[in-house]
Amino acid sequence: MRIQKSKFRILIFLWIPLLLIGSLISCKNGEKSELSHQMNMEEKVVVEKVTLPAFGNLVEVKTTGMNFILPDEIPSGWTTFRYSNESPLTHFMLIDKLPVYKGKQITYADFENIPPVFRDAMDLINTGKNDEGFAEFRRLPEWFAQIIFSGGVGLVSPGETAQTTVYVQPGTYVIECYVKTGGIFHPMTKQLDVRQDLLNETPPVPTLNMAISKEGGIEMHETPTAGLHTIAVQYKDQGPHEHFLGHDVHLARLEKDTNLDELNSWMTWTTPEGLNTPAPVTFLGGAQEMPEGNTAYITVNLKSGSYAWVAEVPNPASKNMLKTFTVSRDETVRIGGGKD
Ligand SMILES: [Cu+2]
Repeated sequence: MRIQKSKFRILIFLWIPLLLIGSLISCKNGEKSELSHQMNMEEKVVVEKVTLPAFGNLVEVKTTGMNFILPDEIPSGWTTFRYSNESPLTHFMLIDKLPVYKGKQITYADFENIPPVFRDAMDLINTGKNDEGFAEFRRLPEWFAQIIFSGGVGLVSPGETAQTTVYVQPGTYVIECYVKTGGIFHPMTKQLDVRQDLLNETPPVPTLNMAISKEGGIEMHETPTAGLHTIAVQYKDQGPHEHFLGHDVHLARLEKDTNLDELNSWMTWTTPEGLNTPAPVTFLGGAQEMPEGNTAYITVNLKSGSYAWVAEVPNPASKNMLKTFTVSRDETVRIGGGKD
């Protein structure tokens, strides 16, 4: 991540966490049995069939348990990831570009050494030993700080399908989800290789535009109307927040009884309750973290109702990164700023 400059580099190296996660499966009894139970559940999740326009190369991704089902190799260029969550838990798919470190391509096998670090750290954090927990991140290899978070589909609730288009460069990648269940990061990682291809060089044409930055938070440039939209999400800047990760954007559907304070505090992985399922809202996708200057495109069919854009950062409301809006039946919209 080119995130950063020296001052943050050490922090990131120490923790950067998240990302990670991937696979963390812990060995703690009660938690492990709960997670195993959920992993083995054969609960049928009905996915609403949607037909959304795709841009560039279409890659269908499916989750039926603690897994990612998608091709092992895809072409480079503009790529639409259509992510179907057919499992009973909330997930996302973050695309990590593995670095070439000291002349050697970091591989999926190298990456598999990362999740145990996060598992051990979270075990300590869950028991109130924050300092000891964060100290575990000193075990991370130096190359870990050079992973580039390259976008992906935001949080998706069970039974939902979401779609995000990003430009993928040739390289070696890992797809991961670090949502937690029973306090344990999901053991979800999948290798993905991207080969050079020159066919998909035309970006999508958006119907709506938004930007996200530390300076301005989430900024919607137009008022959303009901119907099909492709929303450009521009990363005006990028950099680590208190949880050592950068910002991203997720779309949540709000109900009458949705507690925005609960949503606000759920959005950080560094607390035992944060990012732990079940999620407090229905998530409809979004755009994962990308380096400054990149743009991701979210394609969504907006129905009338109340929604929020929210970033996976600590206390997003305080950073103008929890923005509510309403799409009304007559297709007019009221944009709110936060929790009102
Ligand atoms: Cu997950």
